[in-house]
Amino acid sequence: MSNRKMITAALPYANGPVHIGHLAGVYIPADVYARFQRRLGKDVAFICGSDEHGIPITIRAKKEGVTPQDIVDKYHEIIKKSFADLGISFDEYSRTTSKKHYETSQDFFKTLYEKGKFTEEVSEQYFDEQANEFLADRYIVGTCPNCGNENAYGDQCEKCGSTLSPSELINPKSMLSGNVPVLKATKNWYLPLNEYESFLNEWIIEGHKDDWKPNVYGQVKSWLNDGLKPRAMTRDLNWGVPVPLPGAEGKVLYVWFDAPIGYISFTKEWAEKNGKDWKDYWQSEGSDLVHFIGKDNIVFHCIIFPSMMKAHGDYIMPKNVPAFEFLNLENDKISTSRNWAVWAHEYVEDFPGQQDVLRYALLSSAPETKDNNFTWKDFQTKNNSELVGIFGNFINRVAVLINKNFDGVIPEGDINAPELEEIGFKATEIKNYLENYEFRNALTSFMNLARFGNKYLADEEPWKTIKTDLEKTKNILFIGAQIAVALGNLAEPFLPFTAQKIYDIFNVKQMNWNDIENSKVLIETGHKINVAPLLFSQIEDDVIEAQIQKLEQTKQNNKKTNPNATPMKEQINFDDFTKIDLRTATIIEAEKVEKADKLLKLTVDTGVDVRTVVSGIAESFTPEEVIGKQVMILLNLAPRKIRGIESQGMLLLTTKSDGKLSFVTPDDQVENGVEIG
Ligand code: B3M
Ligand code: ZN
Repeated sequence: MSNRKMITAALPYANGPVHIGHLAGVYIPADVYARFQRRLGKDVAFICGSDEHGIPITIRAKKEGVTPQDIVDKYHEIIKKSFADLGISFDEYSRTTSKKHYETSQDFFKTLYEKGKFTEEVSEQYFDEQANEFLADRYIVGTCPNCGNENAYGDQCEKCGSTLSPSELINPKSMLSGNVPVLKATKNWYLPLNEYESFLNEWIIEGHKDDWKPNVYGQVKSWLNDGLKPRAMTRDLNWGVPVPLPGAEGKVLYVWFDAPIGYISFTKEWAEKNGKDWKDYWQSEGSDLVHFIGKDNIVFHCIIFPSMMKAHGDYIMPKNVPAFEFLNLENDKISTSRNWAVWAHEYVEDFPGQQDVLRYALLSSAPETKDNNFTWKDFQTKNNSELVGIFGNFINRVAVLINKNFDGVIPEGDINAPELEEIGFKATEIKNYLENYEFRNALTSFMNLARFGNKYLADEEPWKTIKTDLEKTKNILFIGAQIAVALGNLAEPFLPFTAQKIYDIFNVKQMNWNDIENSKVLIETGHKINVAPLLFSQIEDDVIEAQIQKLEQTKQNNKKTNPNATPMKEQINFDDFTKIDLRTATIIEAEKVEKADKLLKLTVDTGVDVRTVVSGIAESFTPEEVIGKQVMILLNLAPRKIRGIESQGMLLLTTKSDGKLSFVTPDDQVENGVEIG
């Protein structure tokens, strides 16, 4: 077991915030592991950063009418703050648009190029002549050959789920210009992954059959059984790390080539700031490299990136890649595009000071070996029954009773009491689970120590014995204090905010793991403790209901065909509807209203009468444009004064996508005064 731990967590795409699926499947387990390794006294580098290249970012930028840099600048900050707020203790959280990353990934590419590790292949790619750009798969739409969906993408049909290649699409069109793209020859550099099959078989299939998780081992095995093919490590795109070769203008590194190198670039940035040598972590056999990822990233971290590092020749291979499965939300797949998620930054706003509650809920339902499910009801139960009812209750009772009966001073007790054995036993049990990436079992073991403490107090009843047997009570609370301080220390990898609160209550410093395992006394007799704030508070039904309603609203919104459509107003009944009187009418005169940029004063022939209506259409129409126009008017709207003019009724208007107003009008010219219903 080496003393140096190089721990990475998958780089989140900076095209949106992080959600509970990311936290449960990657970042909280990675943080637990990093914190735990630090407590073992290991030399830890815990590294991550925003993945800022790739098509999802350019698609979002195009959709929002901004640049890809605008998108990544916005979401890099949101993501970075979310991780900090939730106690994800990265030693470095950087980004793949950093200068160091460009240098590092380009040097890496050049090294492989100069070693002759790439093959150069010319292929036919779709090219948009008007946009003068090669088209990435997502930028080509056409008819799916399998189900006839006319909006299938170049890589996938979202309707029938089939994986496609652009050449399979019927009537392909460019999403950039709408034109039919042409096929154009282009050269790219390929890594012949097939040449690394024997290395990967020996290293993983032979070497890690016992210590890699079955879900990871199994996926790698099936990839290798299917045989590996050369994969392009460059793309004809504008957004990405430029290919550092003459004549490679307009080409960038494939995002899955540059992103994993981000782990190395960010380690360099961290090492420079901290007087360390990055090579100790990446190019020294004395370092254990562990990648925390979601299951969709297994091929990149177990096959492609290791092959790149093998080709380079200077790098160590990952010791383990404990990929997690996926977390669902209320029994539905979490989806950024459908906004079906609990967003980390929104949780922190809605539940201030309760970060550890989310950490606990997500760890206890972590999708370690199979997909799992998060529900708000379960979140509430875990908080109220376990954190409040067991863990918080125990800590609070011990501290309150010591403050109340012994003036906050730890009383004498039997340092050989059998109950104290449980502390070392649990510390070792948790350690073994965490060394084996079994986070749920480790957390259960932790909570079982809290249950043990709670039961000990309930059985011994110091609040009663204090009346009759002072010595016995002293011993009970001495033992209770040892368990409480142990819980604070053992909590830290899982619940860092709560651990600190317990250190503050008992006025102690954090211990390393070995001392917890081997010491019977963690807090000395005579030590003065502080008053005890509550560690956790009940989460009431209405708070949970509000979150569930928020998801219900999302469901409603997801039915929308127009994402910008505002939710329906309160329902009315037919009688309400019969009260309104809508008519056809014609504008016969129009003039600007003095000192009012938005208003026109209109004279309107309603068929019933001729009346004045003031309307906010001056920024969309000139007076001349509206004279003679047939419109629809809400006739029986009570008159009201607008800029001193009595306006009688309201014209029906709508807003176009360019923000200009337009009249709601009958398809054909009809008489004025005809009722609309
Ligand atoms: N940006 C995230 C994902 O595929 C991807 C990870 C990169 S880790 C080098 O969800
Ligand atoms: Zn299809």
